[in-house]
Amino acid sequence: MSCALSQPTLGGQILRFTARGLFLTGGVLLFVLALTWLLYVIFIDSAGEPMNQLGNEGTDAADITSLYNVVFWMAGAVFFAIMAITLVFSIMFRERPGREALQIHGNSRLEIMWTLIPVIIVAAIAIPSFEVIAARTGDAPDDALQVIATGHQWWFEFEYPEYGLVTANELYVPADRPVEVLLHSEDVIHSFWVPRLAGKVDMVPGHENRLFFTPTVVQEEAYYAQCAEFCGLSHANMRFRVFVREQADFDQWVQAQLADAAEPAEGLVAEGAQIFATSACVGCHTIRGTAAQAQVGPDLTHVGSRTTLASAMMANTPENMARWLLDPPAVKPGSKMPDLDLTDDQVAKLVAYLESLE
Ligand code: HEC
Ligand SMILES: [Cu+2]
Repeated sequence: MSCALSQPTLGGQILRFTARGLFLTGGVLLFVLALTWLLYVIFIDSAGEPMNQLGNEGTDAADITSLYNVVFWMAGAVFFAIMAITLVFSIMFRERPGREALQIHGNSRLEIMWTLIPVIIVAAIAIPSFEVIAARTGDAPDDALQVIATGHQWWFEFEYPEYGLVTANELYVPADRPVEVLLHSEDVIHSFWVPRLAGKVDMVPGHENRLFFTPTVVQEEAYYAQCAEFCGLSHANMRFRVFVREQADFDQWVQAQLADAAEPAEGLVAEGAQIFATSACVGCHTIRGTAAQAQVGPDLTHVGSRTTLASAMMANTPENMARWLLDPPAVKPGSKMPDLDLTDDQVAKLVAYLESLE
């Protein structure tokens, strides 16, 4: 049986590999290199994007990113090598007048080689993978700040047992201290994902999952976060924000959030408080310091201090607040907060009250 690699003509063929052939191969190789680089730019070098899934600003995300980098470059090298070899061979050994293309079959040495090489590559990827899995699934450090994150259709509740504090949709954490997130769900499976910091780990009803990470980069803007497990009609609208603060600023935030709701002043605000206290709102929401103590919807004690509304669907502006109160399911399909048939006048007063709850 004939075999191309044992043909004595190989050396001769390389010599006959003309300048034009070299030029062509070089050009195409450059193209492949540019393609690899483009993939790199698209998938890895998007630092600064709010949802960059290869973030380095939390230890959990950084570990996963380092693993991704290893795999990307190994896969990139394989891609580049295969493209290069395919090109060179298809030019060097192409069918020409007076020469027929050869088929290789039954070369055990070759077959063992191209079985062994992938096995070695997969084994090489497995070692850092197991290292990262071991590091990320062990116990959180003892000094970690605990947060209980509970998924609801379609919003997030955050509880800090250490402070006896409950809030929603915007999570504050101090920089450089480990945070352990205990993941719960009130209804269906959700998933906690802050691409630049940590995640995705499922929030499963009746079962506690955990993750921990240390946020390392303080920044004024929020880190964007998103439910990452399809959970029904408004899954795509189930987002949240994470703010990483210096310890002192974090302590200040905790103190402000621990305070009871501001006493309603005069005018619209007081009228809004009156409407809230005497309508369906109290059956679903808590405003600490008032009679509203229900826990169906987000805690509203300091809703005015949040930057976003309805699980980070929209900015917290009086216009958006009014839009929300007028008809929640129109803003967020399937919303568990019903349309309460409020009048424009009632909405204006409620907006004044809720925005005063800083
Ligand atoms: C049947 C229960 C229910 C009633 C009644 C109800 N809400 Fe809600 N509310 C919810 C739920 C659930 C959410 C979360 C919706 C989401 O984001 O998907 C919510 C969200 C909100 C939000 C946004 C909170 C945030 O963190 O962004 C505000 C503000 C709000 N409600 C105010 C009110 C007011 C004012 C009333 C009374 C007029 C009211 N709610 C009545 C269940 C209720
Ligand atoms: Cu979801």
